Amino acid sequence: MTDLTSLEAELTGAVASAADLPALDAVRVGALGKTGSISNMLKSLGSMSPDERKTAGPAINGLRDRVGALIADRKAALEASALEGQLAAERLDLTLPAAPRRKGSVHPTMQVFDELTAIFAEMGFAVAEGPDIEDDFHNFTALNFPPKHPAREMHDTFFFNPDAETGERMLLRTHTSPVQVRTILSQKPPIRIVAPGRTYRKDSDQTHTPMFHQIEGLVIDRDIHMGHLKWTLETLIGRFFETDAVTSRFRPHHFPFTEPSAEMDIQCDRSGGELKIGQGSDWLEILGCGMVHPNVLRACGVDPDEYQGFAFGLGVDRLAMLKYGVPDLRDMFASDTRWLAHYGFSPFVAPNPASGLS
Ligand code: 2NL
Repeated sequence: MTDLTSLEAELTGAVASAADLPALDAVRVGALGKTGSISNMLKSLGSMSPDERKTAGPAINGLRDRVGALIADRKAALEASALEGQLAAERLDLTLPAAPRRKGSVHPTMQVFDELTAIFAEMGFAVAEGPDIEDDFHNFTALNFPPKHPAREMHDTFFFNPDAETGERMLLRTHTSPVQVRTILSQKPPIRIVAPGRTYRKDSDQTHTPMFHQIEGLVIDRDIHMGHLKWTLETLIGRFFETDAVTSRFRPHHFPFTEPSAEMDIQCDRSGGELKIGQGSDWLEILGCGMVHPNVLRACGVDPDEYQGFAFGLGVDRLAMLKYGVPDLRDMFASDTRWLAHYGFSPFVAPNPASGLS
């Protein structure tokens, strides 16, 4: 029994003074491992007389359990202090400025938003914003979409579940036009705004992503006509591509919210595999536009006999890819930091008409 008492004192001391997990494990192996001191004593029970075994058995098993519990406690304490040490060593000061080599960059789509709004700002347009989650009135009805128009169908539009009480379904806006509807409803003409933002349609293939970016423009005033529209868009394209030589043409088109409606193409050259703007004999479709439909003005409380307007909309992602040579649309929103480092722009050089756009 003295053997057991001194072994217990020795092991208790060894467990308490084990400085780290490997040292503690060495103590455990030495006592409870296959040929450990306690394990060997347990093995010796077999060669004892039944009387001896009656007292030695519970004593050795008791020692094994107590030492096992001591080791488990010490292990938990060592693990906790190891974690605390690691947390202290790896502490980060989040108030420090970012390391310069890891600075972020401006996505080409956002760069083109900034370029376009800089051009429009110079022409006297304000920027308007609105919610991504819209209702049927602002996204469709006010824009003169007939009740059964195909664009309303589940196929194109992301609808939310109907509201339990009203039955109304909210949706993700399919264009930024509802921003303009909200502006006409809340401001008096003259109105001159652009609405840049995210838009959503159930469409996903090589040339479509379910989320994409649009900028739309709207002018409402007295005596507004197609001439104002044409000048604005031709001036816009010339400044955006930073050349006077862009030839454009307007083709008749149909939108529910404009009458007449048109699509604008710009002259380009596709020979030689590379697309060049401002030369050649090909045409590139660039935007949709038209005179605001009288029904849209009426739906927003404006008298079409007193005020007229023009509006236009263009897809910004495609325009960014075109101007900055991004070959694949699917890379645009993949959030690959190597891609962003390559195609991104400096956040410290904001586009403006005085110092240049890009
Ligand atoms: C396109 C065509 C367009 C508009 C958007 C608009 C907005 C109001 C009233 C009338 Cl509130 N029109 N927006 C007009 C014509 C075309 O976008 O192809 N976008 C990518």
